Amino acid sequence: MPKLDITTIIRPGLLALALLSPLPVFAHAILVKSQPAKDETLTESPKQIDLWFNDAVRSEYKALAVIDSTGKRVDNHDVEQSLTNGANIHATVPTLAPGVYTVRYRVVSEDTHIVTGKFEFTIKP
Ligand SMILES: [Cu+2]
Repeated sequence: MPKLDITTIIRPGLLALALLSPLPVFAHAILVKSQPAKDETLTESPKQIDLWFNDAVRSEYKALAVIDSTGKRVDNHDVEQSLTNGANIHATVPTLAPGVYTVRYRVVSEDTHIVTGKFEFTIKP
C-alpha cells in the first residue's frame, strides 16, 4: 500500500480555506452627513462643525478647517474624533459673524485612502 503523503491532503485543504474565507474589506470613507449641512443657511453661529462618514475613519492625519469668505481660517484648530463613534469628527468654532463659510476636511479611510472634500454654509441673521 503506497505511503499516504499527508501534504497531498492538507495543501488543497488550506487553499480551499483561504479561498472560502472572506477577505476583510475596508471601507472607503464617504461624507454622509454634516452639521451644518452642505449649503445650509443658519440664523446664528454654530458652536461646532460635525462630520459623519459612512464608516469609521482612522484617527491619524485628520483635518477639519473652517474658512471665511476672505480666506481666513476661523475654526479653533481642535479637530477631534468622537470617542463613541469613529465615523464622526468635529471641531469647534468661535461665534462666527454673518457670512459664507467653507468647511474643508481630510480623513484617512479604513482602506488607507485619503479622502478630502469641502462644502459651504451661510450664516444670515
Ligand atoms: Cu478607498
